[in-house]
Amino acid sequence: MTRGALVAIEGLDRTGKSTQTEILIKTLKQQGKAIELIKFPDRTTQIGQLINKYLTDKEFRLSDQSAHLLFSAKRWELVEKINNLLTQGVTVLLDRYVYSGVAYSAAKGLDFQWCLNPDLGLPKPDVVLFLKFKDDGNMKRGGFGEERYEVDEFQKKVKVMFERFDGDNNWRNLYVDGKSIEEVREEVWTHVVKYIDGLDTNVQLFK
Ligand code: ADP
Ligand code: 2DT
Ligand code: MG
Repeated sequence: MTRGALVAIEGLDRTGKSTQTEILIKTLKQQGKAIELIKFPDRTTQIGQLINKYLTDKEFRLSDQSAHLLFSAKRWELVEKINNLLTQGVTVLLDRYVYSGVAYSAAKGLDFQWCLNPDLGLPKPDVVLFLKFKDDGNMKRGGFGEERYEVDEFQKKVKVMFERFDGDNNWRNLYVDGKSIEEVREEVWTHVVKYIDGLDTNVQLFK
């Protein structure tokens, strides 16, 4: 039986991930497609509320390792839901996922493989669209600077860590420099359209 596809949208802060995932989910739902959006971190659960405090209150102290494990715990909290949806033929669209988990923590100096380890065994996206500025355009967007990680020098380090995933066969760079929301939407669509009616292959796991 055809399963749903697992599609992740990744990128630095303010690159347009939430804008694009919301447009995509709306369009596909209007077309009657079975699709669900999951945003990481979802800030509403108990772990999510703690993460929200960490991100928004720069005085709130948590070791880098424990913050990292909380983000991973968030993913494991939802793994059953994701797997059930995929099995039922529902495509799952992710606004951030494991890649953000590793990139932001490794950018602080934690070992890259150590950062990936707690996520091993999670379902691996069939495709990852990485919304990318060639320069530092994301840092010039409205709202940038409000949260803990929205600091220019840190974003540059996160970018380097994200780029370590470039080369994986599911990774697609989508350059957004100077492109309108509509232009990015069209490009996102050309990538995602191949996946929305599901796949016959098994879901891969992070390993
Ligand atoms: P992210 O989820 O990646 O942090 P958002 O989707 O929240 O980014 O977008 C960040 C800001 O940039 C928002 O104010 C949004 O309206 C704006 N924005 C998103 N895409 C574009 C675009 N292609 N051109 C100009 N502004 C954009
Ligand atoms: P937004 O809600 O604006 O996407 O910001 N993050 C996210 C991590 O450090 N580790 C993770 O595992 C995930 C999913 C990136 C969320 C912030 O949280 C960071 C920015
Ligand atoms: Mg967002």
